[in-house]
Amino acid sequence: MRTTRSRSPIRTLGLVATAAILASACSSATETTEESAPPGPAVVDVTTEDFAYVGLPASVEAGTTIRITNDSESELHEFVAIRLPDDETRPVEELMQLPPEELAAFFPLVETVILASPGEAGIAVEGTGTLTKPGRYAIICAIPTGADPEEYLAAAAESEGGPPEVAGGPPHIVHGMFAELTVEG
Ligand SMILES: [Cu+2]
Repeated sequence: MRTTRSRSPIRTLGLVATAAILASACSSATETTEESAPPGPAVVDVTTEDFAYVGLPASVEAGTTIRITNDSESELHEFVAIRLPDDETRPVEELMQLPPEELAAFFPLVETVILASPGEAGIAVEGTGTLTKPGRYAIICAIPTGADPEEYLAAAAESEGGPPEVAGGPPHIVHGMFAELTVEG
């Protein structure tokens, strides 16, 4: 009993030392791996539903690519990323209350538009889906409620960047389909 007690702390110290060596070996191995294989460009997967963006973080690193999957059964959705001016301090929620003509002033600041048909992956129709410019963004979906996805896509292809003229209700924005995103420099 006495012998066991006196040995025990020594054995424990030995184990601690071994563990420390193993831990340092592990961490240096991890560092070496990171140096030889730098992480690739970040990709953030966002799901659209009626009427929200699911999985969109509040901020991403510059250079992040947004990928959309549309979980809706009937609605076409879009991810329009508008890079807000640096001197624009109003929250996106407040900007969404502006009359359409004032909101339209932000449209030239669109960085990317990703369109996604019901049940499908999104396709970047403007820009590449990659957000390279740091700053604050308004993410909006302006698809008319109830618009026919095929009809909208055909009209969008013909409108050459202008808003497609299709039948439908108010834009999805009015159902709360917008978000604020910060791209960190
Ligand atoms: Cu939508």
